[in-house]
Formats: sequence, structure tokens, C-alpha cells
Amino acid sequence: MTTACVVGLGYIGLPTAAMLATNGISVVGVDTDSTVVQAISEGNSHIEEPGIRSLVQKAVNSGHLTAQAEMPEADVFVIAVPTPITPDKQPDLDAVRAASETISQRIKRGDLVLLESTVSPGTTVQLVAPILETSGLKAGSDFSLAYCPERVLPGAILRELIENDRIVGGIDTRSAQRASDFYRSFVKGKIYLTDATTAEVVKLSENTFRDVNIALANELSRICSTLGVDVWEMITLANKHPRVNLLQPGPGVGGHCIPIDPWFLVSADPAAANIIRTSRETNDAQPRLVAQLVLDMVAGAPRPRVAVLGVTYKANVNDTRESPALEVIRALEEAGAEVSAHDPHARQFFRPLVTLEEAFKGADAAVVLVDHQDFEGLDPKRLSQLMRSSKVLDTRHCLDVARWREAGFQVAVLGTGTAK
Ligand code: SAJ
Repeated sequence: MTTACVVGLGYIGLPTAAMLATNGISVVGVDTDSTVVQAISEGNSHIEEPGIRSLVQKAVNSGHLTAQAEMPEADVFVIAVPTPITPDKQPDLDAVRAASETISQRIKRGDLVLLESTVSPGTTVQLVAPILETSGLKAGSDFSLAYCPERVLPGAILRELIENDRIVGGIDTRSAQRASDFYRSFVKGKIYLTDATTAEVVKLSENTFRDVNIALANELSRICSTLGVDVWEMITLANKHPRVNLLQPGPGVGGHCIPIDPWFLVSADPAAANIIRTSRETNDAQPRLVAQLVLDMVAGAPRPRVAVLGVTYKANVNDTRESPALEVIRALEEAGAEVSAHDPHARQFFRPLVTLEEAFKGADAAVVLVDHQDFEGLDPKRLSQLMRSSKVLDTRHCLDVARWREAGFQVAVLGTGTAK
């Protein structure tokens, strides 16, 4: 039986490890966080994702998935560690470096090393290969090495791990072919082979495509607001064109991928990356713009109280990493507002969260930052009674405006000119 070691048991590493372990591979997961190792060893998942609990449980119970802190020997090493950016927007590849160093102490002739973390162009060939070669083995001839980016959407990870097409970039043809054969153990989508650096740029370009298009939607929402045009209706109609697919505006772009990955391309060629940088800045400006709209709504209230609804980075997940809510709340508080935030999914946030009732009690305005499905069932009549002044800003176009107005709310929707 093939043995694999998955380094980094986070949002990508854990589902991948569990998927491999339930598809005929004996997997050891390695993580530096002892609480993560303990949780998985007990058959629990420390991440929230549809289906992950039962998959991890099944993998651990079968004896094919174990977790530990030390790097074992293995036939295949999969690196899935975080790659954040520094405060001055430069790639931080320390975790990839550290993982490669530890693997170099265990690697043997014939092994296969796969890098899944998002990295700067050139990392596989220029950083990972030389570190692995400190073992005395030669990349390509003694062991294989490939860059194989993950492409799964949080909230649908297990399905997309199986169904999505994959890009596999080898440092040589044999590495790419071996990587492809390995992923075939569970991937049902197509697997496309290329070189490592192309695969690195493909990954960065996918998330940059999304960021640039969200920036366009956010810019259009500002223009529509000035014009008094409803951006949501405008986008629906524009998308009736067979070759147009505008994305949706919102309070900003969050998550651990899209707000970060474009900076890897900017840093690779700062002089050329104009649209990418401007898009990042456009999306980063969105939370403060939303905060200003709320402040305008509560202008005149002596110590305005604002209820924030939704703090996760997107709908129906519990992940608050890089959530625009953080910046919206900071901007509101800097301007002297008292903020209380409620989210039915989030568990960890930079501040305590309160119940729906507590959030709305005595509030001068509410702002909806996430379109969680749970919010569809909100009762505006009851919420209105709790508030000092019944005003709401919907930044996701998810409220039934007529129903909220009927309940006595003054409703403003981002990108329609109704928020002044
Ligand atoms: N957002 C908008 N408007 C939109 C779409 C999204 O404001 O029209 C916002 C969301 O609210 C959220 C952020 O953008 O704050 C990102 O959400 P998302 O659902 O677009 O993406 P992620 O970060 O959950 O996952 C992305 C995916 N990439 C692409 O769709 C190109 C996923 O496939 C990647 O695997 C993942 O990044 C990753 O790990 O790289």
C-alpha cells in the first residue's frame, strides 16, 4: 500500500488526507499544532465543512489516517501549509521552507513530493527543489516533484476535491505523470499536465480573476449609487448578454485566498501588475465605504449604536479569516459608534459576539454584511421593536425590502443610491 504524508492539516490538508485515506492510501498527517493532532487522532475535525466530520472519523477508524507532530518516512509527501503575506504585501513562504527542510531529512530515492500551497511563481523549482536536494538526492532523477494547486471552494470542499479538474505542474514530465497518477486515487475531474511554474501562475491567476471581477462589481456599485441606478438589477440585466458575467458587489473581499493571492502576482512583477493592484485596493476600500454609509444613516444620534449582522467572510461558513466585517467594525468604532455583532455560524472572532436580540437592542441602525441563509427567517417586526431607530443597510441584497419596509424599517441597499 502506498504511504503518504500530508504536511499541514488545515482547510486543504485535512480533507485531502481524509480523502486519500478512504481511497486506499495509508496516510500520516503532520501538524505543528498539538491541539489539531490530538483532535484528528481522536477522529474529530477541527475545521467546519459539510461532510468532513464523518469522513475524518471513517479515515481514522479504518486505521488509514493518523496524525502526529514528527515527519515520518513516506512514498509521497503532500505540502499543504499556509502561505500568508507580510504586512507590506510580500509572500511569506516560511512554512513551505520549513516543511521542505523537514521532508529533506526523511526523503528517499523514488519518493514523490507535491506542493499544494499557493506560492510565488518559481517557488517549486527555485526554493523547494534546492532544499529537498540538501538530502543528497537529485530532483527529477532521484525523486519527483510537482506543484499541484488546490482549487476547492470552502463550503463545497469534499465534492470539489473529487469533481474539479486539476492542474499538475511537474519539474519534469515524469514528475507530472506520477503526480497525476497519485491524484487519480480520488479525483474524478480531468487532470491537466504542465510545468511547475505555469501551474503556480495558473493558481494565482484564478483567484486574481475573481478579485478583479469583484472589484469591477464594487466600482460599478459606486457609480450606480451616484446615478441612483440599482446595481443589482443592472447586473442581472447585463448578465443576460451571452458573453457577460458580472459578479456581485458587497462589503469587501474576505477569506484566506482571494484577498491575498493577487499580491503574489503583484510582487512577482510590480511594474506590470496595475489592474491587479488597483483591484485589490478597490476591494480593500469597500469596508470603510460601507462603514461611512452606516455612519451617515445614524448621523445625529449622540452615541450611535450599530448592530452588525454577519461577521464571516461569506455566507453559510464559520470562517472569519480576512472578513470585511473586522474593518467595518473598526471604522465604526473609530468614529465613536458602539457596535454589537451577531453571527449564527462564526465561533471565533476578534471580539465577542452577541445574540440577535442583544445586537438589535437599542440600536440606531443595523448593517447586514453576510447573506447567511438563516437571515431569510428574520422577523423585521420583532427586530424593529427592539431598536431605538429602525434603519438597516443591506450590503448583500439579501433582505426582502418590501417586508422590512412594511415592518417600519428605513431600508438602504448598497449600490442603489438609497444609502445617503
Ligand atoms: N465575493 C463578492 N462578490 C462575488 C463573489 C464573492 O464580494 O460576486 C466575496 C465573498 O463574499 C468573499 C470573497 O469574495 O468575501 C471570496 O469568496 P469566494 O466564494 O469567491 O471564494 P473563496 O475564497 O471561498 O474560494 C476561492 C475560490 N476561487 C475561485 O473561485 C477562483 C476557490 O475555488 C479556491 O480554491 C479558493 O479561493 C482558494 O483556496 O484559493
